[in-house]
Amino acid sequence: MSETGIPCLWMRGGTSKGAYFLARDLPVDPIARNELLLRIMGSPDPRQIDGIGGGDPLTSKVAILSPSSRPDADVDYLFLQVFVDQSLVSDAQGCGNILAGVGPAAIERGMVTVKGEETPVRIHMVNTGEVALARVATPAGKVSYRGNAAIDGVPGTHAAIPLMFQGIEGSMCGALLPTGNPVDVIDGIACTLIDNGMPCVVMAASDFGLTGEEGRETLEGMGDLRRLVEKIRLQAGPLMGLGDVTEKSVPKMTLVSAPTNGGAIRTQSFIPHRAHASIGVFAAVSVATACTLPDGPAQRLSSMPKDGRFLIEHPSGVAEVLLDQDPSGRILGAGTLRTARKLMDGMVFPSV
Ligand code: NQM
Repeated sequence: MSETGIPCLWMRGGTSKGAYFLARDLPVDPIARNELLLRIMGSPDPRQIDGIGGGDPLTSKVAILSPSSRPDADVDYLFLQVFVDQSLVSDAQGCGNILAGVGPAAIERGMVTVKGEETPVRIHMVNTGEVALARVATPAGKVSYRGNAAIDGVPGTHAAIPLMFQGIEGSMCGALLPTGNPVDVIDGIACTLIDNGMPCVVMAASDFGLTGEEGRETLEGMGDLRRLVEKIRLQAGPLMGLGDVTEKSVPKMTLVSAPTNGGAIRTQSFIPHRAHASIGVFAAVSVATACTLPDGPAQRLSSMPKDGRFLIEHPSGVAEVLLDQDPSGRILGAGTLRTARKLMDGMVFPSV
């Protein structure tokens, strides 16, 4: 048990919040590291009252930064989801929201030097193996969090952090469509099993008797629905090459419906047990990609943009995804815009 504090940056990344550490400040052994992170976050406990987690999967996240192991990246970023009410820490997914804070954190910690008004940071996403490019506002030689960019789900405006991705198809499943099909039927429900940065199961809300407008609290109160969605998820996991997903936070379960706000499609997601307040970054990229398939619930319900800008509607607004496709429809790259904010820089004390 450490009696001394561990250096920790507490940051909002996109619509999530988490603790950013340097790998050198944490135990190398993953079991010891995970035990420490559970204590730091206050898990397992629905309120995480004895830790810094916010009692919600979206605020119980960890980024671990280290010097990059690859020549094409500046920093390695390992994402860990600390479960709120279970003693589990999972590296079986990445997180594009927490990713938004990685560029600023790497600069704050002196791992990347400022290049001018804007500093590009190449981030090796260790969970999935790809490199993302983040552009961080660095006027006056340091990170600026102030700016005019707004993202739905976060009040106010902040400095824009554009994120670009390439080669993220099959990030955890080995293929964009791990079963080879745009549609598989599980328990009578038509599902698109897809991974363009995040393993997702895309299903029509109407197949569950839902409108798509229910909202987070209503969905979380629907016990039968949650049990059916979980039953489908446990079958989808092995079909997607993810093995037994009982203790994993993937695949994400996304219910889609026709857009109601001028976007490409409307979504409500389980991540995988709690309902998402908005939608994950890579989940939004995966859903946008599902809209481009020749068949499937997303394709059927979507209204396709002409310019590759997919407005993915979610319970707290819209997330914009850019898809760069070749004439055959193959996705060459994806992008999105996020913001981040440094909330606290100090020491966290894991022991009592
Ligand atoms: O899909 C939540 C989030 C995420 C993940 C989750 C994410 C992504 O909103 O890239 O950002 O799906 O657990 O932070």
